[in-house]
Amino acid sequence: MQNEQNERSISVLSKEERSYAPSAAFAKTASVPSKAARAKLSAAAARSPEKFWDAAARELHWFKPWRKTLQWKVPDAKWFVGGKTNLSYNCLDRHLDGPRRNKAALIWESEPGKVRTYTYLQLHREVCLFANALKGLGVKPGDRVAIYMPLVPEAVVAMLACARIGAVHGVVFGGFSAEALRDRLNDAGASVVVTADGGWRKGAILRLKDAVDEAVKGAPTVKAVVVLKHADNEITIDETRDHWWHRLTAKASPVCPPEKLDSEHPLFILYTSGSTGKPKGILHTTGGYMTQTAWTMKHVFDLKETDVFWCTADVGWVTGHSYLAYGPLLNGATAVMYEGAPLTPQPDRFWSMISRHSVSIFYTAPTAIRTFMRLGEEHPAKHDLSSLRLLGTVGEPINPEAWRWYKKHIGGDRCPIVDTWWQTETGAIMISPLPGATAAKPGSATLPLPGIDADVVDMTGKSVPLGSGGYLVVRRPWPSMLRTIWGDAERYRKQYWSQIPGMYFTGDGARKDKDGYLWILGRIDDVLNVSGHRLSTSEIESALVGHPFVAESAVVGRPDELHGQAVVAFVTLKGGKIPSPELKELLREFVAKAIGSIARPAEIRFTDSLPKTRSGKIMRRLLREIAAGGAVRGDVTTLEDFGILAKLQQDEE
Ligand code: 7RM
Repeated sequence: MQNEQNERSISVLSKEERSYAPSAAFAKTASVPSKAARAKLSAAAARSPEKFWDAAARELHWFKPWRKTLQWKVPDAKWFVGGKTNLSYNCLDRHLDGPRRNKAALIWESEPGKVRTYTYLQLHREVCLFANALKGLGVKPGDRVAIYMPLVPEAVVAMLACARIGAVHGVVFGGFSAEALRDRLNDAGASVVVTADGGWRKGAILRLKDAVDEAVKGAPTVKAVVVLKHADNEITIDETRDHWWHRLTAKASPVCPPEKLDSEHPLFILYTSGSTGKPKGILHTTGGYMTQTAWTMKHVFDLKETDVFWCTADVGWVTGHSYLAYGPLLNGATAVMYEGAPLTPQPDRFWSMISRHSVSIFYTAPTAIRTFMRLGEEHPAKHDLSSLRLLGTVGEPINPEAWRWYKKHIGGDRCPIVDTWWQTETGAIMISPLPGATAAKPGSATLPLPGIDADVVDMTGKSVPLGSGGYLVVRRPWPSMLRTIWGDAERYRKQYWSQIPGMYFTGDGARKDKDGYLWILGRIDDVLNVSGHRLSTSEIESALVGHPFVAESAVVGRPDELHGQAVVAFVTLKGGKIPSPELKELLREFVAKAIGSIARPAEIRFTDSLPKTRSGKIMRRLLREIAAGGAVRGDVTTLEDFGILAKLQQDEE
């Protein structure tokens, strides 16, 4: 607790010393095979980032080369200036002249257990047909097309079709409400919505088309709705506006030359919720996004020609964009996609799928891992997971206990784990181990990738010394960075480029350990200030879930006259564990012992579940409001289960 003299830095209280070096066997075949090889790459990229990314971009196909690698004036970046390319061409056509022509591009499984496989050639054909169908509806380059679909191959087909003709896709997660969809349609000014008659989730059918009908009533820019027949669900069709996917494509030509698009041509808008207020439409463009997703896919996942890659994210999230759709296809890989809930029909669904499809690389979120941990290792133990060779995590800090469980019970103590830090805004992975080169430390995303100038700084932008905490920033532009917030350049500048002068501020707090490893502490607004000590909520959460009775926890601050803020912990217990005042006391002491008495929760509240977004991020803002005893205000459209809110508020009485 020596941070009084430096109150701006985040107090670093707990530590995890163990590190796990790559095995010699893994390193031997890895694309970056040693610590020294990574250091060399990083040093060269630091000397000339433009040269580094230039070489990465050259691995892809360009109709016309660029004149200038980077044009940069804060906060506006242009990459591969003057270059012409097409993302759909790079994902599909490029693979058709060689041995990948008849290789599986997508292996899809539905919740009821149907399996469909698309080869590169088949996928190319579907994309061309649908691209022509969109053209037939009058879609032109630059027009916005909303995609509101279940996780089916046609969702990827629709994205690639947009990219092929230069339309800007805006995927809206199929679990969002009609109201959330309407707001996004209006903000983007979408002219077409692509949807389905339904999707599978926990044995029930998601009524997507009803939501579209409702949303479009309040979205006057929408001229046409395309409906995929998928769930054989009764829906209403408005003949003047709605078109069946299969009818449009039956009439369409399978020949559709890719548009030669400018490197900076807009590729997609993806909405992400701000802490309050209206969702932000994050805009990504073509050439830079393509280059960085391709490079990171290849090297972070050490991709081999024979790998079967499964990213469990929905295409409604950026992870689904970059590592379910674009990253794997750019590299000619085989990707698995699963439409359905992870525990349906049984808690071993994922492990059964890994075994049946011989998945070799598995990429998921810590929240899912904690759920599986809670359900018990007997579920993965039922299946042969020996096809796996690499594991990944993304979305939030992973607590060391979950990391070790993942390593042992899923990875058979054989697979390296890459903990990948990035954001919707960054478009692609920024901070991560390279699995043949970087020793992992459970809970740390390790080091910035080559060509990425990320660091931890204080308020003035000065790099903090090793062993200290501060704000996670990126100093120089990177190829897949967002270009703006759709329709709000000023909010873009303010939000990302003005909080710390001249740098991109990620909104995350982080610390740098003695080896320069980065430990993400979570969103900066999730940092507490107790008696002048900045405490990371995730660090306290990690301590709590280290207790054998605790399944999950979310820590927030409540205003406190004496200490500025007081620590309030919401805790869910493992099956069979009974809440009691004694257990509360025990857990308070447990945290005090693990981190220090300054972090001892003033209050522990047991609950059956935590309010989460559909991508599994805990909505701490809501818990903060509940902890403070106030009403819940602001945007709740991304909340998965509204019942939880009412329950949490009642529990107080
Ligand atoms: C890819 C994604 C971004 C926020 C980010 C962090 C948190 C993501 C990690 C992580 C610790 C990680 N995009 N985050 N990855 N925190 N370790 N490996 O999740 O836009 O939805 O969220 O997620 O706070 O700023 S996102």
